[in-house]
Amino acid sequence: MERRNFIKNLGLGVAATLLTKESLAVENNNSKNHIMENFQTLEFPALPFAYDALEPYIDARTMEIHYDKHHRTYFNNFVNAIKGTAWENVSVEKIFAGISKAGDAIRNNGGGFYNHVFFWKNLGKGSAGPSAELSAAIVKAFGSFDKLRETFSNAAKTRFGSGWAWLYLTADKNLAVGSTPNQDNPLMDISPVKGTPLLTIDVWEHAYYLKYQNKRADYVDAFWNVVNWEEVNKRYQEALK
Ligand code: MN3
Repeated sequence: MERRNFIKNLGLGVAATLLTKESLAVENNNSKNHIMENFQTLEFPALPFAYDALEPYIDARTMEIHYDKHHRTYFNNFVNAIKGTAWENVSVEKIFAGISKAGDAIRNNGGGFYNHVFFWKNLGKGSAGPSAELSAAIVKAFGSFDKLRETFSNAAKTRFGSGWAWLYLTADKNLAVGSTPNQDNPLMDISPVKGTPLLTIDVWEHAYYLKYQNKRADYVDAFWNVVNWEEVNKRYQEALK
């Protein structure tokens, strides 16, 4: 959706936070997973779709609270946590590569900030599906698309407590699925699941409880209707480089 429509659809006096020049530059940057460079100077990034864009699979009220309260709080706390520290002028990817030395505030809030930006971007409707190249890699790694879906869904459904499930590319360029607790992610040096993330789902209760209550499995199944494969295809191409 174009930003103009996005702002219009936000409506009701909700102030849209525009991406800054820096983040737009990063948007066009080919380096893998560069959500932002100089992120310290950025404003809280805009949600790339309207709150109701993923209905009925993810409801508007959940999206609004998730983005405007949960995600914003991680962003604010992250900015505060790195302020005045040695991490202040380090890219978020480099911070994650050394997260074991950065402390819990940066780990939890930096992860919470980054993971949500990453998640919003891999959500959307009307996607055509994995590219031919990604499809071939999926068959090689999992046997079939259905098997990937089952493996990823199981990782999401069985993550105990709060966390995330991931499809990621390992260092030897193979696809793999795993999950991380809390706000950890595969870019973090402390994560047993390590690689370049391609697709994620948030399985914290705040991501689904209003609509699905305790039925996390229903939310995970619905998620497959709103995967933005164009974004996943792009991430895969960039991760292969
Ligand atoms: Mn969340």
